[in-house]
Amino acid sequence: MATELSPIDRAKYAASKRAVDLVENGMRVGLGTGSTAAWMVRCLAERVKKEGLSITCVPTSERTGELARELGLEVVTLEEAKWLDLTIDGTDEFDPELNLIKGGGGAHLREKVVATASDRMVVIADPGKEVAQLGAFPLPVEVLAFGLAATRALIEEMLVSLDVLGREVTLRMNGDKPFVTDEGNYVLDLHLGRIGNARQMALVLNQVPGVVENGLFVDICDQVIVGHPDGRVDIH
Ligand code: ABF
Repeated sequence: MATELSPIDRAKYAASKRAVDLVENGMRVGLGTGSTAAWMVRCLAERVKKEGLSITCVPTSERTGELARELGLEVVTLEEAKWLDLTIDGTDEFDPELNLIKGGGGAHLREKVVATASDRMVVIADPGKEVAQLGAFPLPVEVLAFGLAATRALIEEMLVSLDVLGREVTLRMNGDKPFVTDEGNYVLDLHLGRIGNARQMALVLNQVPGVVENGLFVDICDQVIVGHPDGRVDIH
């Protein structure tokens, strides 16, 4: 199947295929968002169909929910599932401590809620997501539309006292309008270059009242599966 795919898609497919092997009959599974997670949803649906598994899924975004339903997976809300056995999601970056930057797809709020309501979070990635230190990828911060300018100013002020290389903050756009998340909020992207202390950054950001959630996942991810174009996987 994978021969006509680009090398990066073969890598995402390899990671996805290995990750869905962790799913067992009867599990409640959180489904991530993004192109890697979309491969995982396809692999999962294939396995469920082939093996007749009975599982329930909680998607982390409207688009993942649509894809899962289209492929015949049983989709419920987190309210209905109450708690999850396993969440499998993609990432934008991961470091040696398995801390993550997520939210390039604008879904990190639901992704964080779902991941922390799971016994286990497994991340799937291609080799380009591995970094020695987080921060080259702009850090997404979901904020209320209300008071946007004040929230932005408070974040900019706060960055002055933190160990980062850059301090530019941009409002994520969708054409000529602000990008709106599934929860109806805006996203500020923080171009930091390097985040010296991810734990401190995550805590401080969430103290700004207009901040809904930042894209740093610290001590949430249990395992990262990195796929390679030749089908190999590395487990971190
Ligand atoms: C989600 O999708 C995110 O939190 C992350 O921003 C993004 C990764 O996308 P892709 O798999 O397309 O690189 O997992």
